[in-house]
Amino acid sequence: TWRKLAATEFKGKEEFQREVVRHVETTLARSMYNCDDLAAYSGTALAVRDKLVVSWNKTQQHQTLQDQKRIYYLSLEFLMGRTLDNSLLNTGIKDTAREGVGELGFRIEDVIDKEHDAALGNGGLGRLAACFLDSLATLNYPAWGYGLRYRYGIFKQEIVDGYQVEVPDYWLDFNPWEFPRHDVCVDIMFYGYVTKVSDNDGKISHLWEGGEIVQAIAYDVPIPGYETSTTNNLRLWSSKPSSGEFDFQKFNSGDYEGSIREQQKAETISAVLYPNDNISAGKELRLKQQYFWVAASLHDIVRRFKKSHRPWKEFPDQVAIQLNDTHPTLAIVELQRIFIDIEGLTWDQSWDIVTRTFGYTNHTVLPEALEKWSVPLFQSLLPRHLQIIYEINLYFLQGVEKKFPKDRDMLQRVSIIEESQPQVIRMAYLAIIGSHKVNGVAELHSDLIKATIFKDFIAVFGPDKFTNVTNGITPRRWLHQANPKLSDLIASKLGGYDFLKDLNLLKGLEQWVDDKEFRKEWMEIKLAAKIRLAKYIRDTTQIAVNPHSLFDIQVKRIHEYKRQQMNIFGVIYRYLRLKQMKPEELKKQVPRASIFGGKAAPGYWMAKTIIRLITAVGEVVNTDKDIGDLLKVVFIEDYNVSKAEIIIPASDISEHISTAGTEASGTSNMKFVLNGGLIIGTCDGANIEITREIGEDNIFLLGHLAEDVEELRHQHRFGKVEMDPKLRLVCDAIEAGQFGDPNIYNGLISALTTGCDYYLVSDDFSSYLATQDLVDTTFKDKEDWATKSIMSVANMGFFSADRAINEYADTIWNVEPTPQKK
Ligand code: 26Q
Repeated sequence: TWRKLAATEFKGKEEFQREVVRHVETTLARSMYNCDDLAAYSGTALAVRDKLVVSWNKTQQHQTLQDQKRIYYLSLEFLMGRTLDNSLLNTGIKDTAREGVGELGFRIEDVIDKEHDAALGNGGLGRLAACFLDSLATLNYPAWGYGLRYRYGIFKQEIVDGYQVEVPDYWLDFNPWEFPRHDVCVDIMFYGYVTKVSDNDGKISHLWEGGEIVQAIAYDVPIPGYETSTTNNLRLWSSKPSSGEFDFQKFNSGDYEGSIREQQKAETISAVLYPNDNISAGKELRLKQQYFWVAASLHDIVRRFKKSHRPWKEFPDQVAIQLNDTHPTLAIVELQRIFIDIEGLTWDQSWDIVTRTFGYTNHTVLPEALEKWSVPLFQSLLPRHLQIIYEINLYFLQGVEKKFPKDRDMLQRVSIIEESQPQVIRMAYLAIIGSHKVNGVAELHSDLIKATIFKDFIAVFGPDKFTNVTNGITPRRWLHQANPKLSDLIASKLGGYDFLKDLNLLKGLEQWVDDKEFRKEWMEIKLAAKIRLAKYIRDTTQIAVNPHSLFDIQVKRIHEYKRQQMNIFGVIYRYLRLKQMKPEELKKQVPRASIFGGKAAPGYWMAKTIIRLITAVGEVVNTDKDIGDLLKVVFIEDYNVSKAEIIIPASDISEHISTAGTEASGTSNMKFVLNGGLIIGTCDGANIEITREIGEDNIFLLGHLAEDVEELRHQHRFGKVEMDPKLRLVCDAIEAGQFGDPNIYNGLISALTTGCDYYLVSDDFSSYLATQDLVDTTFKDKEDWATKSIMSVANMGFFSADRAINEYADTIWNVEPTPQKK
């Protein structure tokens, strides 16, 4: 069993303490006499790291020896958050560490709190990749993540005078969790030109030469599974100039700036994460990042495969590559290039291997998020790849032509090249054509992509190429780590922590739903989480939130389709209504705290305006003496993974209210429900499957359905649609200046009117308000609420990332776990 295997264990707290002290005194060269929380964190992290490294090395050796199929998860984003707590829990040494640092005079929570988040992602897609790594290791799959080692992760958000201000996130000054591999480096070329050469037999080959070369250096991060000896690897690439440190000739001749310019240019590639969520900006540097990372990763994967001396046709038996959205789609082209230009395979041999290797996960139907790259940009940056794309397209279209003779429209619709000015490459189409499976991330979403953006490809490839794998979350971080008290209570009733590895066991909680003592403890844990969040809010914003009020939380990236504007309009309506009420009526109202958090993309003006409105409403409402505890409006600055761990356990209600059909899945909805919060949401993404699992009595659904959206939008554009009267009142209040200079909000209001209300706020507003009233009424019945909360958690097993990963393994990767002998 686990108890005797752990290479990661200390021989008791004494050994742990010795190691922490040794690291503080020697590795960090500090004295224990002036050891602060930060030094204690560093020492603890280094002590834990030593243990991780042992199991990491063993796992990698074991996997190499086993020599079976590996999974490579290619993602430009890994939103890991903090590592120390997770490592302590996954390796089973948290108690040892708590006691150990306790005797040294520290609280483990304070020590953990010193760690900087690894925020190499924007939102859902990046966090999903992090959850998947946790599940892959926990389930003992031989898997590697490949990503970019950004010097700056997602920016830190400050709120200044109510507006978002972006501050760079420099996170690397102390990062004990990465290991530079200066011996693992790859030269990557950009630009240059292609020449055709033919050998003596007249066989033509292509030479791509004369470009700029940048070097990729590997940095490895250990990924421990929960209660297993498997520790997988996340490899992140960093860019640097290939020709030594800098140009000495220039330096010696006094051109200091010129000499470091080249170095800086090379380092720019991995310098910063693009802060766009669900929007594609066609910037050259972004395309450079994509190719740099994809080329380095494939070089690495191919090199590893070659060591096994197998024939090329066995490549897909050894390698499964999953593309996290279209960002790594160039991998398809690069692998084809390696096979035909370097390894000398024929086109057909190569293409067969390529398509059996890749799977593509789509995360969005939003047209503005679908990646398209201009052909002229490609021509200059990656001339050989453009040729190969043309060829892929040619063969593909020939096949389509055979199946649909004379259908010119069809050819144009499915072509990888869009005939616009300039021409653009549709990366999603390339990803579909170059993969053997394409999946969406929730049932509705997978159905929608088949019915809309990829419809023609069903006709071309048949329906079996397209499938669904509903997202999941890791219960280790999102229950056990974020909410240890709830996890402990559950374990006490289920007879242990097995549910953390088999989340369906939560079902056993149903037996306890009527147990008085259990219900009481359940609700006390929720209250404790709310008290903790209220304290955090008071400490950071000076706003006093009553922990007994209904905590209504919407935390996620700010986007019009996610409709934070509908939420804040609803808050304004509530405020206006409270202002009209007589004292005896006011007494009957349920006090509510409306809590928001999330970053706006720096160039997304409307999203920033939404933040401004939220903060302005807060300024008015929170200081209104008539209102008191009945309504508080809070914007939590710099929402990130570690803040999510505080916020999510504290919700009574959380909001997932995207316009139906726009949110591919959502994953925070799962996290909130797993922590005993109820949700108010639209019939969108995974909300639908959550409803199926927990029952419709336990969720507050509102709004129109995805199938209605097209018609409603049509009416807004071509018919005459009156704004919902309650929304009209809200707009009037804003325009009357109740929340400061109304001009600030012009864009927000005109989106509803001249903008034809694309996200259908007006259409869903009355349903939203009515549903919020139902939330109030339900919340008054504390017993009913507790039952809903418990029954929901009991039925969340399906949303474990373990289930999702097993589905990928089964239906897409065709791999089996490799448990190590203990
Ligand atoms: C593309 C090109 C250039 C620059 C940036 C981008 C870019 C970056 C990030 C495009 C999209 C993203 C992120 C998308 C994302 O997070 N999607 C979310 O994925 C989650 C996991 O599947 C889902 O739960 C969410 O519904 C979906 O919005």
